[in-house]
Formats: sequence, structure tokens, C-alpha cells
Amino acid sequence: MKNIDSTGHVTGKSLYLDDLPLRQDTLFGVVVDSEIAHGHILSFDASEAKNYPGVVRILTAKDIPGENQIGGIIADEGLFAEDSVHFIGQPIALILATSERAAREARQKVKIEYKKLRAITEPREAAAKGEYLLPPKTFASGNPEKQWDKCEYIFTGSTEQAGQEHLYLETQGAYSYPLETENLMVHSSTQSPTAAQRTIAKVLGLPMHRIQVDVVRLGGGFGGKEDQATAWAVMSSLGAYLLNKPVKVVLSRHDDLRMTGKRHPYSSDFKIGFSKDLKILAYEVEYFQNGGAANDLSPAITERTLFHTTNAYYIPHVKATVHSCKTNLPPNTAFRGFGGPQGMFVIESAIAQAAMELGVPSSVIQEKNFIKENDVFYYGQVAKNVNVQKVWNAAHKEYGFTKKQKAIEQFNQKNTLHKKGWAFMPIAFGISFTNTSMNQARALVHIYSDGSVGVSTGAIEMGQGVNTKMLQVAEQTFGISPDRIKLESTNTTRVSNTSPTAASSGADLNGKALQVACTAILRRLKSLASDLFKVPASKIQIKDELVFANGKKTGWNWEKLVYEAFMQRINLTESGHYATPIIHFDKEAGKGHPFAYHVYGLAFYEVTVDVIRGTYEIDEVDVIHDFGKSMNPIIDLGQVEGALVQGIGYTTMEELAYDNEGRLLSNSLSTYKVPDIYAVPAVIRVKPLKTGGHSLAIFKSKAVGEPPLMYGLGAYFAIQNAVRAFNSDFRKFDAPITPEKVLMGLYQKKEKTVQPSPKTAKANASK
Ligand code: MTE
Ligand code: LUZ
Ligand code: MOS
Repeated sequence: MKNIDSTGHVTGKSLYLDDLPLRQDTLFGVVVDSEIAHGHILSFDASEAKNYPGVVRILTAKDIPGENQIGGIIADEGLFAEDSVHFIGQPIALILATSERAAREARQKVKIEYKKLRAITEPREAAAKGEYLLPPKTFASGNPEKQWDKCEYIFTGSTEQAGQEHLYLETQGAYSYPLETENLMVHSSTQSPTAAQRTIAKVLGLPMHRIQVDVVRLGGGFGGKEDQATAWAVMSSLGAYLLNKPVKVVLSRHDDLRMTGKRHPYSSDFKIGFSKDLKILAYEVEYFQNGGAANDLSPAITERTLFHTTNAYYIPHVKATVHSCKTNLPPNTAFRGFGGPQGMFVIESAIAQAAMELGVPSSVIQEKNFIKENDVFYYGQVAKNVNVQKVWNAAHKEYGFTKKQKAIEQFNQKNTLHKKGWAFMPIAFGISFTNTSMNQARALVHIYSDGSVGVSTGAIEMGQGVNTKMLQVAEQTFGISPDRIKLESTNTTRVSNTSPTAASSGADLNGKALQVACTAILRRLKSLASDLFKVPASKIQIKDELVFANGKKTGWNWEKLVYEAFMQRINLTESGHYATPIIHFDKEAGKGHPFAYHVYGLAFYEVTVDVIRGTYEIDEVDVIHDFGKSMNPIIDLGQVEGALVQGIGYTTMEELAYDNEGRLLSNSLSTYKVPDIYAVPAVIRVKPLKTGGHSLAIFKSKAVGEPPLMYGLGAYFAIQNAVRAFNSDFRKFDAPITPEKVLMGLYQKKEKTVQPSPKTAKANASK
């Protein structure tokens, strides 16, 4: 079944926030933000702006009736700055005017005086100064300290990873208007309608039931609207509440790029030890996470980095620590993978570093260390239904890598102007919110008396096709035509207390809740049919809209049965609730069973580097992906391809640049380069792993939203290997590997910091 949105998208009929017809007297909000990254506000003079034609009012922290607080996990972020500012782009005020243009022009007239303080932009500098968002968080198993003596080889190194801009096509925004008696209607481009509702209530000092948040769909979220859609929803609601008028706040692209947080940059140090036969015995890693100026989702992202520290490998002795560092950048936030890519890049770098020193391909080390059935992930979860070796074997069988690798070697012997490189990227990604309590969802189903069906869930459609999957759940559970089913907008009045659509679990959680609701109504319909046709309910079946008893046609169809049920006063509405079973986690001990299951896969890369120019092409990516038993192969393939290219952008070309003053230099699409059609690999092959799926996945169809992004990390190592085919002195782990860095790498001399020989490393370790 194709995505139910595709026709609307290509004909321009799909509605987004900005397409909502405007109500009479709508005001437009433009945010006044800090021009400096760190300092005190000495004075704020908006008198000229206030008198600007069209300006109705300017709101600041003083106008907030409830709390000036929007922090989602930790209460450390005001809606508006009061005395001090901590990043460029931090909101200070909201100008409300009769047109967006008037508000924008009035913004130029606001005069703010600051006392500048020194800005910190790098996490290691923040750490050196003791600037942390949180105390350090460590997960450990075994005792690496005691293993170094037993290791045959020990390697240490450091890695750098830049952040990533979400670049959802639809910028952040919200449209709020008053309903009667202090109730508000809020249309928000958010992945988390409940977070918006909760925070609006807090800031306005109202109970949550007065706030109705409604979302039709997003023009992309990618994690950027999990937490950071809230501020604009609160601002538009504050305006609507105080002025009793509709208020629309939609960020321009420039404002969005400057004001919102991104994927967290990380600087990391690792130490890895091997036995003689290249089994990893011990791994120690310290991550310095660039959290930005407030916590936002950093505490949760910290945990997911720790969970994915060993990627698809079994390592008996591990110690991993995240230092969540406070810097003067916009608070960094969720982004597809949610800290996972950062953890996985470091272990892959450690393996690559070892491989370079030992003169073997990384793949030799990778394959020797894959996690196997009944091994224990270092956070305590016993690995079950592990598919790492399976995807590896399937990929080798399907794609014949040995031949490709030989051809690449021969190419490199013959060619001096171009060099090729290859790499494998295995993935093991845990599915469930790492915060156990968030793994719950609800759905609401109405069957109308004409047999048509309305479905509401807590899931947000943001392009990933979750609504199509929800429709499939209802269709297949009832046994009716998809044309009968309508997916309603996501609305906090119909479905309450929703978790964000995130952690790739939107389809699993909401689909299972929907299944519960549909099954309950179906049971009532079958019981009615059982009375009508005098057979046990277990012998009633509805298929292709027809009602069968004992496998025989009854002459009744869905419409007739539904109408009869209505006439007999049978309840045709049901709400379903689902909470993932089995999972649990003890955060203090760092042990438990946090994930319903893992998604596995493998990507192989072949790339070519131009050794004169430093440019490169990704010639081919071959993937075997563990979809489980895909309930929608077209949508799932789209998710893998999209995530793969987004991941390649992250590790190769998307370079966020801030200056020392904390100013975003890559603040437009001419300076921040995302993959376009020319940057997409010439060949992408994606084949499914043949498996039965997992029963905790909806219809055994595994979550697919985030895991394939991590295939993108393989691009880094393949390009690195191509550069090393020309200059083996190049061994930096500094993502993204832009053409500029490739060019430098092609001609750089060996770094002075030489690896300790195993013996000195051992000696050092025992000291
Ligand atoms: N696909 C599209 N087209 N647009 C998006 O914004 N977000 C990704 C992924 N795929 C996204 C997407 C992220 S970050 C997540 S967590 C999942 O979709 C969320 O949806 P799901 O839980 O239904 O997979
Ligand atoms: N959000 C969250 C997430 O709150 N918890 C998670 O575990 C998570 N994982 C991925 C993406 N978003
Ligand atoms: Mo996705 S980062 O879980 O929104």
C-alpha cells in the first residue's frame, strides 16, 4: 500500500501549519533574540518598536502569568531571557503586529544593551572550566582497568564529531487562538503535542485541560520538533491568551537556523585493548558532549550514547562516561539516532585505529567481535534474536564483497589520480524510549453508523508514513477496505498524555494501542453476528468487507453489520491503551532490559577520491537491513534510503560552523551544504534480511525510522580508507570528512602523537 499522503503531497493539497486559513484579527509574532552568546542584559528599550505602525504589543518575561519555564526534563530554560543571555538566538521578547512584515521591521528598532561575557563554544573548554549541564554519567561492566595488563594490543585515540542541522522543510511554528472561557486551540508543528500542552499550561498558569493541541502533519521533524517545537507554541498561546486574539508565530528559515538547537557535537577519547586473536577485551571511552546553553533532551541523549557505546559488538569490560558540557550555543536536541550515532562513531573509530596500526582491514576486527545470541549487552540486556552475524552473512552472499574488494585493490594499483576505499558499517539499534515510562500509547476508534471509521492515535505524521501504517492496522484488524478509514489529526483532546512521536517507536506503540481498540470493537461485532447466525463468535470472520460464519458467506457485509449493531445500541467506539511489556531499567545501576528489541543491519561502501582536488564520490552502498516482517515495504525502503543519505550528509558534508563568539556562520543553505541529488550515491541497494520479525513490533514489522541513519557513518571510514590508499599517514577521526579535510589529509605528514607500542602502553597502564 502506498503512502496515503503521496497524492496530496505531489498535488500540493496536503495541509501544513502555514496552510491553515487565517482567522479574523490574527496577529503575527516575531521573536526578538539575543545578539550575543553570553552576557547580562543591561537595558531593553522597545519604545520605538512599540510605536512602529502595525505593532500591537511586545511581550517579555514580565507578561508571563504562570512560570517562565519551558525545560522539558530539567527546569533550566526560560521562555524569555530575563537578566542574562546564554546563546545567540535566545528569545528575549515577542513582537505582535498586524502583519509579519511589520513585526519583522519593528524588530530592527529594539535596542538592547549587554555586558558581554566570554562565550564557550567547545565542550572540552567547558569541561576544563567545570561548566556542566549535569554530573557525569557512567555505565560500566566488568573492569577495564584490570584488563589492560592482559591485552596484547592497546590503542588510544580521540575523535571529533560536528553537529547537524535538522533542516526540516517546514520551519518551526504554531498558531493559537482563544476558544470560549479561557480555553485555547493550538495548532503546532510539533512531534510532541502533549509536551506543548503541558508547557503552555505551565507558562499560562492554567490546567492542561484548557489547552487543546492539534497537529495534522509536519513537513519533517527528524527530532528537531521533539522538544524544540514547544517554545513557539507557548509564545503564540501566550499572545492569544493575553490579547484574546489569534496569534501565529512561524519562524523564517534564518531565524530557525539561528535560534534552534541541533545534533550534539561530541569530542571523545577512547582506549581499546585486544587479545592476540583480535577479540576486544576492554574499552574505555569518555565523551564530551556539547549540550549548548540548557539541558533540553541532553540527559536522555546522554543515555542513548551510553547504550550504543559498543554498537553491534560484545565487549566484556567496558567503562563509558558522558560529560554533558554547558556551552553558549542554542541547546542541542534530539536528532534521528539521538546520541546513538555519536557513541557508534567512536567505537568504529577505535576499531579503525587498531586496524590501521595492525595493518588489517577493520572488517577483520568487526567480524571477530559481533554480539551473539545470549551475550549480554554491557548495560545488562541479554541479547536475544540477534541478527548481526546473519546480516553479515546475508550481505556477503547477496553482494559478493570479496570480488569488489579485489577490484578496488587493483584499481588503486593502476590509478594515481583517483583512489578507491571501502568500509563496512554494522548497526545494532535499541528500540524503545530509554526512559521506560514513556513507552505507552493510546488510540481512539469510532465506527460511524454508515460503516465508515475514524481513527485517532497519539502518533504524529511527519513524512515517515505512520498514518498509513495506522490505517493498515485498522484495515487489517477489521477486514475492511482502506477507503472506509480516515486518519484524524493528532489532538490532545481525543488522545491524551501522548509520548512524542520519536525513538522510532511511533508505529509500534500507537499501532499496538490501535490494535487493542479495534480488536475490542471487533469482538462486539462478532458477538452480535454470532447471535444473528447462531454460530460461536470464534466462527465469525470479516474479510474483504463480507461477514462469514463457519467459513461460509452470510449475505451480510460490514455496513449492514455495523448498522445492526448501532440499532441494537452496541458501543461502536473504543479507546485502546498499550504499554510495552518486559522492559525495565535501573538508572542508578545502569542495568536492565531497556529495549523491546534491536534493529540490525549492515552497509558496505565503495567510494572514489580525486587525489588532486580532494573531492569524492560515493559509488555504491549495499545494505542488508533487518525490517523484521515489513508491513509496508515501500515506506520502509523510503525510510532506509532517506536515513542513509541523511547519515551520509552528517559524516561527509554538513559542516556547522560557529565563530569564537558563538555566532552560527553556516546560517543559510549557501554555507550549510546538505546532500542534493548529486551527492546521493550513484547506486544504493537495500535488501531485506529474511526473518520472521519480532512480536513486540507492530505486525512483526520492526521500527525503521532512525536505525538506518547510522549506516551513514560508513561513508566516513570508506573515504578515510581511500585517502589512506594515497597517504597512509592520514588517520584523523574528525567528522564530517569534507572535501577540504580530504585534501588536507591527502598531503598531510604523519602526526607527531605516535601510538604507544603495546609494551609501553602496557607499562603505562600498569603505572
Ligand atoms: N521521516 C521523514 N520523512 N520525516 C521525519 O521527520 N523523522 C525520523 C524518522 N523518519 C522523520 C522520518 C525520526 S527522528 C523518527 S524518531 C521517526 O521517523 C519517528 O517516526 P516513527 O516512530 O513512526 O518511525
Ligand atoms: N526521545 C526520548 C528519543 O525521549 N527518549 C529516547 O530514548 C529517544 N530515542 C530516540 C529518539 N528520541
Ligand atoms: Mo526521533 S530523534 O526520535 O524524533
